[in-house]
Amino acid sequence: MSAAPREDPRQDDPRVEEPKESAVGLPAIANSLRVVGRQAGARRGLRGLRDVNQAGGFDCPGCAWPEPERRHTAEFCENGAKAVAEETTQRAVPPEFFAAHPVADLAQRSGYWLGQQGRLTEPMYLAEGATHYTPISWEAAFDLVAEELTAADSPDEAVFYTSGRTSNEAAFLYQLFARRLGTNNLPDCSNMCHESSGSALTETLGVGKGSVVLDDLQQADLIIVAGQNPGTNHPRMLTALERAKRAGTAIMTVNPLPEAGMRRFKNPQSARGLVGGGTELTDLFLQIRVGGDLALFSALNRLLLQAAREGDDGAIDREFIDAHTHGFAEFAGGLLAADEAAFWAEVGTATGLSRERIEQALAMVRAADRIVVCWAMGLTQHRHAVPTIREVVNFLLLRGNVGRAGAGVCPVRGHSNVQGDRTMGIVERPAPAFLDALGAEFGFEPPREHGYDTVRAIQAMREGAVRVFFAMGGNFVSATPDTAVTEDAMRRCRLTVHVSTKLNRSHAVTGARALILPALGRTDRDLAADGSERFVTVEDSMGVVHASRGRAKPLSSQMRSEVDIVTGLAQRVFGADDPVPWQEFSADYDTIRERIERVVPGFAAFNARARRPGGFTLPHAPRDDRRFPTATGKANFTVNEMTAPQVPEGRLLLQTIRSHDQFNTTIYGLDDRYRGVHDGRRVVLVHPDDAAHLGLAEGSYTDLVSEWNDGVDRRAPHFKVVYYPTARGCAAAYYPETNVLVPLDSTAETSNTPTSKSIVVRFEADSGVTRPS
Ligand SMILES: Nc1nc2c(c(=O)[nH]1)N[C@H]1C(S)=C(S)[C@@H](COP(=O)(O)OP(=O)(O)OC[C@H]3O[C@@H](n4cnc5c(=O)[nH]c(N)nc54)[C@H](O)[C@@H]3O)O[C@H]1N2
Ligand SMILES: Nc1nc2c(c(=O)[nH]1)N[C@H]1C(S)=C(S)[C@@H](COP(=O)(O)OP(=O)(O)OC[C@H]3O[C@@H](n4cnc5c(=O)[nH]c(N)nc54)[C@H](O)[C@@H]3O)O[C@H]1N2
Ligand SMILES: [Mo]
Repeated sequence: MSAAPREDPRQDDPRVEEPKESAVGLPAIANSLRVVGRQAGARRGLRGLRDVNQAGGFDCPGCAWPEPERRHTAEFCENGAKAVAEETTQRAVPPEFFAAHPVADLAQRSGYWLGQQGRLTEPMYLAEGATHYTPISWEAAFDLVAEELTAADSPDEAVFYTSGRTSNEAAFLYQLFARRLGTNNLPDCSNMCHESSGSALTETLGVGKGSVVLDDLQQADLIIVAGQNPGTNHPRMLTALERAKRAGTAIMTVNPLPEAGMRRFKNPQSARGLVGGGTELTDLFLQIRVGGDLALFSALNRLLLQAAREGDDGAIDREFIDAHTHGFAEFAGGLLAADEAAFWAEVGTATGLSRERIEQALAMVRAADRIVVCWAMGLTQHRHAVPTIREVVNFLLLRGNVGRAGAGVCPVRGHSNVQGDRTMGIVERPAPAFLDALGAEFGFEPPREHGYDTVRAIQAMREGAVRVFFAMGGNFVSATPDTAVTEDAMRRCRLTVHVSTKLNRSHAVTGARALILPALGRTDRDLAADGSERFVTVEDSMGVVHASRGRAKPLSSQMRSEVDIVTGLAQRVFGADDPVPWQEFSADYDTIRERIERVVPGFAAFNARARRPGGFTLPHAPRDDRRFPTATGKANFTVNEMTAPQVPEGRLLLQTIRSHDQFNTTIYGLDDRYRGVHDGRRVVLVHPDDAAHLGLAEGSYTDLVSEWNDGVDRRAPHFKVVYYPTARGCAAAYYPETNVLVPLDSTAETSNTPTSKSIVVRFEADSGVTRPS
């Protein structure tokens, strides 16, 4: 057994330098080759990179940004390379590892350390009261799950979580399994991610997805990137922005932080990017306060409405509004009613922007015939996230910027197949039409009652109402809010099951009994029982569905595909006479796609079209025909009361973000190169003037204490104060170290998404590191 476990000591003292002013370029290439070499061994790693995002290869397990039609031979980015390296690593976690490390030891390790141990290779079981995981056969593991599911009083005592890497085929079968069992308890990572976008877009446009394709970016006159850090999280988006820029598109960036990627992009695929100065991307940077976007878009909309009222014909698109929208008069009336001075005072407080700055933005908007708005977590993880995104839709509708080339909504999705999982029915509030089709196809009556989303699932666990927690991927206890509350809730389950590729904290914080089931990942070769090669499909952020085929030889013959795991379990639970032919699905994935084609609209000739290089684009009524499948049959304007987070004196509003060296809870390394943070993650970025006001010395350590109305002490100890040019009144620190600060009950209206970007914090004397992160 190893010596006393401890936190990686380097985490305690991050090194800080000036933030970078450009992104990618040569250092990115050097860094990706370094990570690949370290993790995968050079040959296996480079072979992995050759296949990434190529027709006939696999879909990058990183983000959901789409592939361009004309692909470069190396259509990957530094962070895609890290994601591939992380998965194709030759390091393995064999049963001997679990014999050497009791669960209590694993629970003391950092997420970084756990992930660095390598790929999970065999099913492992933690018996009740046991100190160690021990090997278990697949059949015995399925028996155990079946036993607990059967012992439950109701199928609703089971929860089936999904993280967004699961393929369409596996996701379709997984939701079928849950519904066949009788529950809609299908929370997913989307509940913490773009749920607010889905809610707002479904209500206003009738489709909860983005309405643009890659070409639209090039045809736009103006792209607004709000609440997103593509240099780190969607690096290939920078290539698309650069191409747009060359074609004459203007770019406006709305962010509390001056993110390097949006300033200057050095494209590694062009000589100019490698040796030259790169491309200046942002034309206008609005350094907004955290949570100020609703006020900003309200202000722009009011200015446009005022201009129209004064007879300025070009301000809004009357023809579009009359023909395609509903609720305009109420929306315009509401926004114009406010008293001018009070309105602008409120906008100033919420945004931190001067009226002059907003007038500059308006001028750019007025100069643009076609506008695309892109956004990600900076807009979705606030209490008022849904009204904010609805106001973005109002803004686009006012000038007819939906349903024509070069214009539209572009929520940039996170996980590589999170959008596809939703299309396949991974949702706790399924549409009745979907259930009808599913029930008709398989001859059973799916449950109609809504299930738990992520936050409700944790609340139910906290109340002891969940017997079995099953996770198809992800790292539930680290990704969810209120770490201490969630971990206690998790421990109240009878059985927790994780289908995983890598070790993470959710394997160490378990129910009375626990299973780890090792899955093949995107990069792994997936062979059927007869030895034939299988492929799966995924859907990107722009609704393009295409095949993904892994090539790497799996590290162990014990690893199974997610499809085989679901079908194996289903056969054990439902028996051989089940009307659903689980065995057939496992033998031939084409038979799954045939069923998807019959249940999910837009998948006609799925098997044939999935085999086309580049795949096919799903229909999208607003984009394709300006048809809006909403309750009114039109695109809906909405009235959104202007609000912003209230921050008491002596507090800052903390947003929790990703560093450059992580994928969600997977930590690749300890640097955040563009922001100038090295060798550690426990930093809090604070504006120097705020720091001076609060008495926070540069380089000193502080505890972050979150303030919420339930009297619970939520404290994240030991963060190094970094002076940083963020918007005043705001602070930033990395997730998941700060999840302990996000109250479980603090969620967005309507979408119930945790408010991970709006946490009121105060600063208290450093109490030292008390638990691993
Ligand atoms: N390499 C890598 N790629 C990833 C991920 C990863 O962890 N690593 N995660 C994937 C996933 S699941 C997702 S969802 C995406 C996340 O992609 P992003 O949303 O880009 O990720 P975050 O780091 O959360 O960054 C949020 C950005 O919004 C800004 N912001 C915060 N609050 C506000 C606000 O109130 N208003 C405005 N206008 N801006 C604000 C922050 O300063 C930051 O730039 O990336 C995906 N891709
Ligand atoms: N405070 C705060 N909290 C947040 C956020 C934030 O910005 N701030 N962001 C939220 C967002 S946007 C998201 S999407 C969630 C992410 O929540 P999750 O999706 O639950 O978390 P990940 O860290 O992406 O999950 C990583 C784990 O997935 C497993 N895995 C990886 N690939 C595969 C695969 O192919 N198959 C299987 N079966 N398993 C696999 C590995 O074991 C790995 O350890 O976190 C949310 N939490
Ligand atoms: Mo996400």
